[in-house]
Amino acid sequence: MREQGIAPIKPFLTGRTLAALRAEVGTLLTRVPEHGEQLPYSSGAATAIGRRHLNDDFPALAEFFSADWMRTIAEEFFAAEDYSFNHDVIAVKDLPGTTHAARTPHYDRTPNLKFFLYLSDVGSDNGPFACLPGSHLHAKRVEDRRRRERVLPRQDETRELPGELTSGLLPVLGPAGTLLVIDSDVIHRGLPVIDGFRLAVRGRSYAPEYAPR
Ligand SMILES: O=C(O)CCC(=O)C(=O)O
Repeated sequence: MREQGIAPIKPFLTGRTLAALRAEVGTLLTRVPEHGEQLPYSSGAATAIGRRHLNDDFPALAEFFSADWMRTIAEEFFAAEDYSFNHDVIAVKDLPGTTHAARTPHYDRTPNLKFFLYLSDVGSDNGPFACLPGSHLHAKRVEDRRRRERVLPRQDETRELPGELTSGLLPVLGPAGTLLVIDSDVIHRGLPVIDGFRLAVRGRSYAPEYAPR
């Protein structure tokens, strides 16, 4: 993680836990709960929800994104800094034609630690997450001052990248249950779905000052 900005674990989950997560994500996407937010996702679907609101309605998601081993990774990632552990959870379904801001190479506006779980098998045709391993140092350098002041860049500023960081991004392929542990500073994008669909869910930890109230 420290060297590459990403650590894929393939597959991390199988069986009943994976099936339960997939079912809950299906519900989250089709019946947005009271505290959930439907995100603009064109022909696909995306729902964000605070982890604290998963409660009894989404027990598998609540348990998965509260795991002690994730907290251990977060502790190390944020070192002495304060952070809000898996503050929000975002479920997505990408289909052919689904467009959104994450289609272009970028680093995230809000620096975060991301646990990104594939809930469908992901091949080159159905929208893999793609990134340039080792590119996470760029954002740490160019955003250093803004971050010390807790000022977020505009979305277009996170896409102003030197040419060598915008090509050669490697797709991460893997079966359902593959988990990507991601430093959101790594240059990344979601590749489009040509055939089939991609179902995924991610949890994001970040400094509490960035958390929506
Ligand atoms: O959908 C994807 O694979 C990319 C998602 C993304 O850009 C993000 O999680 O910040």
